Amino acid sequence: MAEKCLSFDGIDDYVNCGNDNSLRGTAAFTVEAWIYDKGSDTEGYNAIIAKNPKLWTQSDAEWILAARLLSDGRRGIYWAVRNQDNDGGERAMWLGNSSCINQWLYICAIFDNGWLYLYVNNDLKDSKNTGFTGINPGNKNVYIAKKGYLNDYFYGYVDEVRISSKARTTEEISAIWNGGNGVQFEVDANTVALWHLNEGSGSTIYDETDNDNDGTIYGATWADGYDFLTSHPTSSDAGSGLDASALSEVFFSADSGVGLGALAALLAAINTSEVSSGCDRLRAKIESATAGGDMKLPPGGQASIPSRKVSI
Ligand SMILES: [Ca+2]
Ligand SMILES: [Ca+2]
Repeated sequence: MAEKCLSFDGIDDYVNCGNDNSLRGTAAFTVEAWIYDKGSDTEGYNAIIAKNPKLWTQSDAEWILAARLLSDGRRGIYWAVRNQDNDGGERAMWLGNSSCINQWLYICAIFDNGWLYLYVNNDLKDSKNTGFTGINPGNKNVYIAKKGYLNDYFYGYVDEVRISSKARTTEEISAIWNGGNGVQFEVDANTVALWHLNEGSGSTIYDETDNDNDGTIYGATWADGYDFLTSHPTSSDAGSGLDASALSEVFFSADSGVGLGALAALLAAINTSEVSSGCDRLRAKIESATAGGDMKLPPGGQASIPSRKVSI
């Protein structure tokens, strides 16, 4: 079952995530999001997430990740950073046109010592050298779905957003993409803000980090989000499309993912008529395992090195 996301109307809905110092850019930072762009008809920079974007006309530094609609009708994902000296000028952009809209996308936008990198669904779509090595944004707010100035709002769903104080690596990006079975972001030492947008009610989105960059919702409504099949499975997921044969490929690791207990409960809840002989043996292996709660399911992807493979 999909967890929640926020739905933005492209007219005036947004989230204000405040202006804490932790949200300022540095020599290297990364902005990631899972989005579903419904394709606004408004030409402009329909911001997915942005800090202070007036775009090249003021004294504070700024950055913006946006769903761009050009005057000629082409669409793209747009990533730009400008420094406080108004030196910026380079933007990374992927013109995916119909590929940009009406489907879930994992976007990873990186600023790394002057270089912009834009990844969509694990593919590097563009890179540019800005010519400056760091930025020092002022105290303007970070907004989700709002550009900050002018009436450029994002139209569609935003499911997860993470800001990090480093350039995320290709291995990390691959692990999140996970071959198309995306996993939710997690807080680590370089996470400065993480919003799962799973609250499902109310007008606040909570930052998972200790920085408490909680956001206030204006107008946006709750909806079902991207189906993160490989993260946080619970027994309630059983029977909703779980591929029993895929479970024969399960690996166990001691350092990441969900607990063995949750997986065992999930397996136990599967209709026995759907369970292959391989899974029967796997279930027996799990239920007889003494390591119990210490064994965990890794999130998958290239970054996952299983510490133990269960033989079935
Ligand atoms: Ca509205
Ligand atoms: Ca979510």
